[in-house]
Amino acid sequence: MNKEPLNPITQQDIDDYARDGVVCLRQMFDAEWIAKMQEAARAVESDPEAYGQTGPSHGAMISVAHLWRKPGPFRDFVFNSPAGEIVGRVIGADNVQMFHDHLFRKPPLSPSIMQWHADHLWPFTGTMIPNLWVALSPVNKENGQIEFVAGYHKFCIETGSRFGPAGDGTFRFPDFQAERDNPGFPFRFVTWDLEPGDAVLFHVDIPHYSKGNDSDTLARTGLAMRMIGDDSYWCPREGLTPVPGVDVLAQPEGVHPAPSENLPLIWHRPDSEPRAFTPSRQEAA
Ligand SMILES: O=C(O)CCC(=O)C(=O)O
Repeated sequence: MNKEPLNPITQQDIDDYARDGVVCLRQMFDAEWIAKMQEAARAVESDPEAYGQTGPSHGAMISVAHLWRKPGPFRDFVFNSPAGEIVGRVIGADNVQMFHDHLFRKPPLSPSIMQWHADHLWPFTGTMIPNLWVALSPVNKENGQIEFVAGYHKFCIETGSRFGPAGDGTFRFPDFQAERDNPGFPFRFVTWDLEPGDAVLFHVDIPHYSKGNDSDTLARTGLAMRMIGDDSYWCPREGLTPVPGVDVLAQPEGVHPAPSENLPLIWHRPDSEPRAFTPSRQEAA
């Protein structure tokens, strides 16, 4: 099972992510990893509660989180696969910490739609709070591929627009379904067909959506892995999704979370390489 990305992370990947806030990374995990994780996903499907916590979207699709917290394949994947390195190299972090995973499996003919949203609900601010969504099945237009609004993260960062408790409570997304037909809409909708072992990496501020599975034979399965890099800071506000084992409200606002059992360091840029991250905040001085 590969410990380093199966294919190198390129400057193009880094530039695409910086520009669009989302990038498709082809064949990052080898067949052995994929077979192990496909088997693990089937086990979760047969007994979700034994493996993690079901999410609000659990029902017509399998939606189970916190799988990496128990010993087993999901934890092995976090610590022994190249997931952390992939994330760190693309987003330009020197340190990557894990905090959340979530299995999303849409069985054949699942009507489950994931409405447009961004993953602002974590108790962190900053720019390095990405989601690495690893395809464990073929993913295509028919079975519920994820669509993204490329570049929207820049609008959010430049205007300080975060909805929900992390924001000022007034920000709302436009109706992205309607904007699809608006030739004047300044952002691109992007999506990719994926094969098992491909992954899509996206920024916390990137809106995304997936329709139901219209295939009567092909399930669509992906493992979302949420991590933080150096440029992420505690946001101790009521209403944000907790990190299990952490009293979020007791954390110091604006300080980078120290590595811990609940937020373990899973990748550190080798000391032989130049640092990629330049702290710009006062706390770093
Ligand atoms: O798998 C999906 O369709 C949705 C995934 C998602 O919303 C997420 O990973 O944040």
